[in-house]
Amino acid sequence: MKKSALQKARAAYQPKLPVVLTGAVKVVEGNPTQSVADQEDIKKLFPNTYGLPEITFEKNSNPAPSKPLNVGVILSGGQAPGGHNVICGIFDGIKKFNKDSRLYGFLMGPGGFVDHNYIELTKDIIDEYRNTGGFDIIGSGRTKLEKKEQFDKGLEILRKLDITALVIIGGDDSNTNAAVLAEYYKEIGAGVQVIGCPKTIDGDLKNEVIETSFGFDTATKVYSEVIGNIERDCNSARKYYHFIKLMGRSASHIALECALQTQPNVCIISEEVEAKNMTLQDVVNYIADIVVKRAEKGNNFGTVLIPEGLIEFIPAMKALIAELNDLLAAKGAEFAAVAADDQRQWIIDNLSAENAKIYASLPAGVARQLSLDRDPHGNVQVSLIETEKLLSEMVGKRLEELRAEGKYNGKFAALHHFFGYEGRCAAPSNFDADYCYALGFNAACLIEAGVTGYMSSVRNLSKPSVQWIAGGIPITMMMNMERRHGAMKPVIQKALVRLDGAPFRKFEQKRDKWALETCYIYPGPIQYFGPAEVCDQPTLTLTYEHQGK
Ligand code: FBP
Repeated sequence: MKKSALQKARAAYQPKLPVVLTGAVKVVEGNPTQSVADQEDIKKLFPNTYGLPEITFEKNSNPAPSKPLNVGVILSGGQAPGGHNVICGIFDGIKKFNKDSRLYGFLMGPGGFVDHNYIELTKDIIDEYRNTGGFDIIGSGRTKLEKKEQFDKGLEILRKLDITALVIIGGDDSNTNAAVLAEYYKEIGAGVQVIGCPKTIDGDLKNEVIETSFGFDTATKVYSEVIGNIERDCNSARKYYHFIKLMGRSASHIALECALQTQPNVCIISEEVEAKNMTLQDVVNYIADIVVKRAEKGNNFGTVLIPEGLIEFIPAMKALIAELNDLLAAKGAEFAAVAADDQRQWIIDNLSAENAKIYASLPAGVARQLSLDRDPHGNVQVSLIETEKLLSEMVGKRLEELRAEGKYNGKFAALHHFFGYEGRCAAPSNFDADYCYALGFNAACLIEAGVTGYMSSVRNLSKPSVQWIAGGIPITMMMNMERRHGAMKPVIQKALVRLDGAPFRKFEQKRDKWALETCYIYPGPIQYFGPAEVCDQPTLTLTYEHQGK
């Protein structure tokens, strides 16, 4: 395969491991753990893997010899920069324990595990993918691994290949499934350990013990680079409002981090919209107000960031989507049989009066997008909803009303952008390259330690990587009960933006100034070689969250 000059130079990069993982390790167990909520329900559902202790690794001066380990790995869900390094870390880790260990990759996500599609990941293959972006080494997929038949089918191939440990690299839903699988294999005495790794650019798989998911760092740096470029264009031409939708599914972590890095004129945070019980019109009025004030100073240009999950956080829309989810889960087949032209009316007829009214008031495109297929985890595919266009259209209308009232006399021309896929397979930043390699290597240590139902955890991330703390967290500790597909299910609690958290507070203090003045910051592209202050900085989210700790 032909490589770019950067790819060649990057292949030689040696990720920095936490010092503790550079030699033999011993397991230090903490106290038994509890789930974050609904303890009784979760305990009942996970009798074999509930309440396990947190694990921290320490240096071991007297290691016992290790037996060869056969390990399987699955990449699950959306791509995130650094996934290849997790796999490289697992490979190097198990080979370090015993050179006869073997790593197998299941192809195209959990589906490859169930359907027995796999390859052995040899040194030659691994070396091709070190420090590269993407998940193409084995591919990824969104098949939901949740049924006993799938677990049993997967076990057949694990037995055939003599695999005794499986690493699932995924987001909150995939790690939830990893916990269910770990519990099942423990219950039936399958002799297979299951370990999870926290992946998602969305940054919503985090808590006290998982400081960030991998990929968030690189993806937000890529988006911030292009937002900065747009801001500079915007400030040069001074004639457009740029409405930029940013990926991130439900949570607004990506939008918030990009706002902190680039200081746009507006950034909407979905969690705040929900907390303040704002309507869609309130959000529109807020933006229009800023446009009016900027126009009064002669500034008919600006940059507006919108998190892709916004629609779901507007309380009235949230209630509508929840009812739509249940309706489509219960009567999906009936809905699918309705002619396309009649589907909108069918939904209106089947919703409660209040939600039917809201649904009927939505522009046709948005209404249709809300009724499209859910992903296999039951989520609305928010990436497909063109919120940036919906908002700019409504802002335009509001400005015309204000003009008619003599309250606005500016020019408003909007351009639209959506940044999401552009960042998911970028070459990992030094932070993600190091973090992912450490997560994978650490997963190998958890396997060697014989545990199951744990998530690989590397902490102290705002410090240089050599000082990172490595260990494992019982996945059940992160769970609570939530309504999914019309039924209560145990799931890992999603981390939304905390309005009392340091990153939001910083943003809140500055945003009025950013709105009226032009305070853009242009972060520029990710740098891989050069001084640490340019190349190795973690996200501002992580930095602010750690300040004062
Ligand atoms: P994960 O939660 O699987 O990491 O996916 C992240 C994400 O990029 C979201 O930000 C986005 O809404 C979604 O995937 C898009 O899904 P798809 O890749 O199926 O289009």
